[in-house]
Amino acid sequence: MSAPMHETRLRSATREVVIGRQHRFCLIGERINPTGRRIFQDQIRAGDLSAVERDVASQVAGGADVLDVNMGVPLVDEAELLAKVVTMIQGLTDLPLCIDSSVVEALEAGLAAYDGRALVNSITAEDERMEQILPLVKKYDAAVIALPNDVDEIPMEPDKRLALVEKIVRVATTEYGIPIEDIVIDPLAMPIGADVTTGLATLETMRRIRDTYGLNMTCGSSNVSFGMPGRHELNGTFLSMAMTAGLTSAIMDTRTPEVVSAVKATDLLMGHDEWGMAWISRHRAAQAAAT
Ligand code: THG
Repeated sequence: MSAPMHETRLRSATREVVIGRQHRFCLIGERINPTGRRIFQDQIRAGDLSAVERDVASQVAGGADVLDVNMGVPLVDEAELLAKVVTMIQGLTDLPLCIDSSVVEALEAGLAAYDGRALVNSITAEDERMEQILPLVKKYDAAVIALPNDVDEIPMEPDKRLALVEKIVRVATTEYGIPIEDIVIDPLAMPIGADVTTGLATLETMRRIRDTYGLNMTCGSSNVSFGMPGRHELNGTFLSMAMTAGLTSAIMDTRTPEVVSAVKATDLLMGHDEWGMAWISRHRAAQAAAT
């Protein structure tokens, strides 16, 4: 572990969150996202944003440190909607935001509406995607999630993923002047049900990214259990293993106490919870809520 340990600083108007190996794991709440939710999509098309309010409240209550905001609804002006929702969420919480879209104009509108240092979700190693998005990351002084996939493939082999990470780091830092600590790699956790060897390949990729670059990493942890029963247990166990391999944040549903507990237990066991105070308070709060 010779690489420096980078710290990624995200901010809202009033609060800073630091992602890094010396810090507690960063939970990025995933639920403010209408993908696969028909009723939510219909409400948004009808101009009803009450579900966003509920999702913000539940992700915050579950212990989110950052909120991922995705407004990808078919047949809607995503840029206008995302800007509106980013503005609205800043009135509901002081947590920093992760602005999630595949549409460049939507990312720009979301960033323009945001007062702070956002995390942009995401670029890939594709030249076109980097050309479109990295200037925005620079202009709005944001950090960025980068996925090691290319135009032609999502490689499974750690060697190929590392080569794409090298490209992303080189291009982002030298061509666009993005500080290396503001690049957060998503090493692409794949469904374990489709291929039981992918878990180990992902963990090896994480260890190598940590040891070679000291970069922060995130992933969509629920991808791992897709199509399997016992999803919460699988997601929690995966996160615990991934944290020891260098994962420093995850995009996850913080409403699920089993998964959040696995993360908090691992924080404690990794020495990131001084005197175990966070673990003990969480336990007491759960006991108090049960009685
Ligand atoms: N990496 C990065 N960004 C991401 C992902 C990732 N953003 C989107 C996604 N993956 C993470 N966010 C979500 C949001 C909602 C849901 C899952 C992931 C969700 N899933 C339901 C499920 O899993 O059962 C299906 C939808 C439903 O019917 O409720 O809700 O990997 N960088």
